[in-house]
Amino acid sequence: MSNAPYSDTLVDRLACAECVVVSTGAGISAESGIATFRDPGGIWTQFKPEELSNVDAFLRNPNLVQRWFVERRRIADNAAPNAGHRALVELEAMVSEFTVITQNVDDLHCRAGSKNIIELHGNLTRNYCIDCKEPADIVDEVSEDTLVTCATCSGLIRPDVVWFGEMLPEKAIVDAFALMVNVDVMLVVGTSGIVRPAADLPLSARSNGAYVAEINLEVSEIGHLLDETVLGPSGTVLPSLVEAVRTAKEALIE
Ligand code: BJW
Ligand code: ZN
Repeated sequence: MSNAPYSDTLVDRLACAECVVVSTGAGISAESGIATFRDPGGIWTQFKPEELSNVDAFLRNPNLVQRWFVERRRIADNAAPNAGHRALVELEAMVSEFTVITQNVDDLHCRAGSKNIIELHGNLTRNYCIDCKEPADIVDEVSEDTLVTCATCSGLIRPDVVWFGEMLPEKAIVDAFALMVNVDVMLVVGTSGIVRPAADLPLSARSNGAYVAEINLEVSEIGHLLDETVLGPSGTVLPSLVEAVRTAKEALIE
């Protein structure tokens, strides 16, 4: 018997898997110092979601939302990928078909070196104009009495992220659900499983026969519908799990 927080089944399934998908949420970046959304001390405890994370709120108070995103971008820029992000880069090198599907907008998977990433909720590093839809430059500062507007059409500039009530980028969601048909093992890391359609992906994978395990500090909203919950911080659990998979793969070759 090992003391590992994950099962031997999970390690064996990962060692044999041809198609692995890792779906990530804010929890994987918590150990990089980026606040989650719903945990105590998370973003929603300082701001109400309905105040800041929908397009009506933006139109009501664009300056507040533009300033909030400048601050969010500053925090993300100053953060570095952690051991959890890096472990997924190692796992990608060990599996023939590997995809990270992330709800995060902080760009840390990309900065860690993951190659195959689907971003469901956009990315903080991009802006666009709400009128002409053209990409717009990122600004480092917005004062309380100015608005960032489009150089071409004077429309308001917004972050390229998905707010409540908005559609997810079509290619991202189509590609993500297509992967759920063939995935052998899915890891669901650091998400509360509340926000849809992201929360539907693991359930789709499982109904198609995948082994689905979550890694979280607690059982998430969808945890009871999955094969396994591995309790612990992803920055510790993922490196340990990836090392166990490496060992199991070496044993398979011998
Ligand atoms: C650790 C850890 C450590 C901590 N190690 N773990 C069906 C029914 C009812 C409603 C809907 C429905 N379908 C769609 C909806 C509406 C809505 C929705 O889901 N509402 C729910 C609240 C019910 N969805 C939408 O509107 C989506 N659009 C859509 O579906 O379009 C079609 C449509 C339109 C209109 C009506 C119906 C359909 C869009 C969702 C966009 C979400 N946007 C946000 C903001 C992004 C921009 C920004 O960053 O500001 O995305 S909201 C926020 O939540 C953000 C996140 O990506 C997302 C998920 O949060 P996440 O990642 O799970 O974070 P937390 O904080 O919740 O959880 C952290 C977890 O980590 C916890 O579990 C911790 O325990 C754990 N943790 N430290 C491991 N070290
Ligand atoms: Zn414009």
